[in-house]
Amino acid sequence: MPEPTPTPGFTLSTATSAPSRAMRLGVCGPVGTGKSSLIALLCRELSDRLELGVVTNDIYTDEDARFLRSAGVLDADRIRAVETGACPHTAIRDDITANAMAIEELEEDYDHRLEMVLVESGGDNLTATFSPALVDVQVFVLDVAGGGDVARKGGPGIERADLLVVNKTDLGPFVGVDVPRMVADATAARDHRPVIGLSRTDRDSIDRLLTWVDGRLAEHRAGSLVPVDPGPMAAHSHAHEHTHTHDQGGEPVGVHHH
Ligand SMILES: Nc1nc2c(ncn2[C@@H]2O[C@H](COP(=O)(O)OP(=O)(O)OP(=O)(O)O)[C@@H](O)[C@H]2O)c(=O)[nH]1
Ligand SMILES: [Mg+2]
Repeated sequence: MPEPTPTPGFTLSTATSAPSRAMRLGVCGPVGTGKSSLIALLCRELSDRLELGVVTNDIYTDEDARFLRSAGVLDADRIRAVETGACPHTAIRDDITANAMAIEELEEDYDHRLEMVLVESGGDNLTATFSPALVDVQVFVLDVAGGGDVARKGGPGIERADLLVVNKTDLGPFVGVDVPRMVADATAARDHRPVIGLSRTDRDSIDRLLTWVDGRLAEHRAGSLVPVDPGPMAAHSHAHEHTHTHDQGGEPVGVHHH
């Protein structure tokens, strides 16, 4: 048998030069629990040893991106904002196009050198989670000011996000929350998936968070990090209505809630 003639101009790629993609870490949770603060903390702690980027999601503004840029923890250009329009959870779960494009643009702008892109969801209700198609790993953030019972209420993010952060533990005494109890309740609700009680004033808690992030990065680099879907949010309806106009005649033909 003669050797097959190689196709002119065709060389088989050995793939060793293929750019490796940054790990995408999603941060979600209710309004005001400290998502932007947690991202600022990670940037402050990690930016001297990791190439980082950030994508924020806000409904109508770029408030989170502006907060993070003004915190001075990362070059302003490494922080990009996605304005999601009506429903913050939609852009991280149902139609992830705007977020995926923002991440890819960041990676291209930095010559595929980024090692981790942090994605902040718009502050939403208790049940919003990221699509595993958008992020490799996700953190759900609660705070003690939301009350000690919140962790027991469950929902996909609380129960099955890769990490649950119970934030602002320093506020426990002021809001009458027994922090160790809240962390224990959360751990039970999560079937012993990891929970970290965090405060920016508690160095040990920050170190535990960094250890967890480093662990996920090591898995990502080894190719063993498999995105897990915490599950869809609960069925819900919104207070607003949409009027859809279809081609024929231009008259509104349907009003629906979704
Ligand atoms: N006491 C205390 N306050 C904190 C801590 N972390 C964040 N905060 C405060 O919590 C408030 C909300 O923090 P953000 O980081 O803006 O919360 P967020 O979840 O990004 O808010 P949205 O994006 O609006 O949903 C701010 O006033 C922070 O300063 C903490 O560890 N302890
Ligand atoms: Mg925020």
